[in-house]
Amino acid sequence: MAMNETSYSRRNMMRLIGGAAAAGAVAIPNLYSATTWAPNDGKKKIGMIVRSTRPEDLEMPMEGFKDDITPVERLFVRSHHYTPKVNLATWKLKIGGVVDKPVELTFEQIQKLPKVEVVAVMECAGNGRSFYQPSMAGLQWEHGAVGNVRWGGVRLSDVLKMAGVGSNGVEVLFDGADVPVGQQSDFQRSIPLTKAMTPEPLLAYELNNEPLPTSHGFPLRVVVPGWASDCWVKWLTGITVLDKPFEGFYMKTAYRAPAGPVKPGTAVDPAAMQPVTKLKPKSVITFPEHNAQVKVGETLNLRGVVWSGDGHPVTMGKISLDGGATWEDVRPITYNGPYAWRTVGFTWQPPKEGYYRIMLRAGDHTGDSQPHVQAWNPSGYGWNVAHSIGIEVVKEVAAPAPAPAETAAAPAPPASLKTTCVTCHEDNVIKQQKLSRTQWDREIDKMVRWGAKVKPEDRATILDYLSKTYPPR
Ligand SMILES: Nc1nc2c(c(=O)[nH]1)N[C@H]1C(S)=C(S)[C@@H](COP(=O)(O)O)O[C@H]1N2
Ligand SMILES: [Mo]
Repeated sequence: MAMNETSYSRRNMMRLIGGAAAAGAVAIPNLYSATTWAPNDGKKKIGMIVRSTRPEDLEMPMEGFKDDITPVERLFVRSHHYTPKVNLATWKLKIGGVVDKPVELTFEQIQKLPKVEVVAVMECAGNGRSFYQPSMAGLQWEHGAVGNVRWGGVRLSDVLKMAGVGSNGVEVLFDGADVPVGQQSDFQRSIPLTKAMTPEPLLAYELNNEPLPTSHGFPLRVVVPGWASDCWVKWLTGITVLDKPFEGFYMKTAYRAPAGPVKPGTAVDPAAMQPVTKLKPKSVITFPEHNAQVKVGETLNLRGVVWSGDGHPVTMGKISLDGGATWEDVRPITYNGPYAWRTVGFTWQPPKEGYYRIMLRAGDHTGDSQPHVQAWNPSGYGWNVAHSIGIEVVKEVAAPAPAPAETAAAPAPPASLKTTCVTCHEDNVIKQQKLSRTQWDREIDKMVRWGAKVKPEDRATILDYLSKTYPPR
């Protein structure tokens, strides 16, 4: 939702920027601890890696890949702004733009349309960002900004047909009820009309056969099976058919990557980059864990998951037990359709002691498969290197090692960090960044553009602290 549509919210956000402690400020309760999460609809998250508490950004732990269908308790959350509360009684979906007649639909009317279900991988474009070298700003996701979910809802194309799409339509723009914090841009994303009119994209109101939970977009969200989930707009309120490409920040600047290789660490003009769209083949080894010890000669049931994008089902799954020198086929264990991830297995008796490098590699019927070396891109999108782990094959498996000693605590932050930065967001989002002084300087500029009030006398102290405490990887 555009900020100027809700002046009440704008006032609240401005107060937050002024410091939550100021008189009359709206306190946003912190409902989170490191491992539990209780949003207002009571759906608990279990064992999540907390990347940010406010807004809500939660990563699925590695154990989550063992589920064939990801339960909502384990499903990652990625929200750019604070989670809006939507009142179903007054909620409407408006369809307008270059259409024959604009349409407004209530939730009841949407539920009466033909229902479809699909199991589809939902993966953030930034999943795996923390593996890039050199590191860049952004949420430092490891493997778990992804889940495999059963979606239920109506076809986007059915809803568009109700409004009658004009022949000059080129893109379909989605808008949700979330309100940007400070001067940030509204989260609006578009997809080509040709994609929107295919049977796959859904407006989903169910997740794993239950009403869509608040954090995942209640009451309605976009689902584009096979595409990265940055266009899967949550808390959907508006669909606009456009006669030219959308120019907003989240299309023209964010979610773009170079078509070919660029020198790692260089800035690339967004105009020279393409929007991130379809998912690429990808794998995660789920058993055993990296650096696990296993007994020589004993049967080992290796497990992993593989997926691909855009309706190109995963057709190739290969495993290497010798660091990529030789490859063998894995055994598919599950199948939930072309947009779902598949669990795969491989049974092996490690023949002799030593350290083994195990790799899993997925591919699709177009011949696309995973790289062994990732091409770098400025925002760290699309990480899909063939996953590898190491295991130690030993005569006798040792008792588990004692927990490592606590590492030295980071130096105390300057008071100005709290009053300047930790007002719109918590410090957990700062602590995961690994940036050079120049990159930190640019982050402060960005925050100022977004509405942070950095006092000139505090700037150097904040920059010194951040660049000393959170240097590049
Ligand atoms: N309205 C709205 N929709 C949104 C977002 C957002 O911030 N606001 N984040 C997007 C991004 S980047 C991702 S990866 C997915 C995450 O969906 P989830 O939170 O259900 O996991 O939602 C997308 N839809
Ligand atoms: Mo995302």
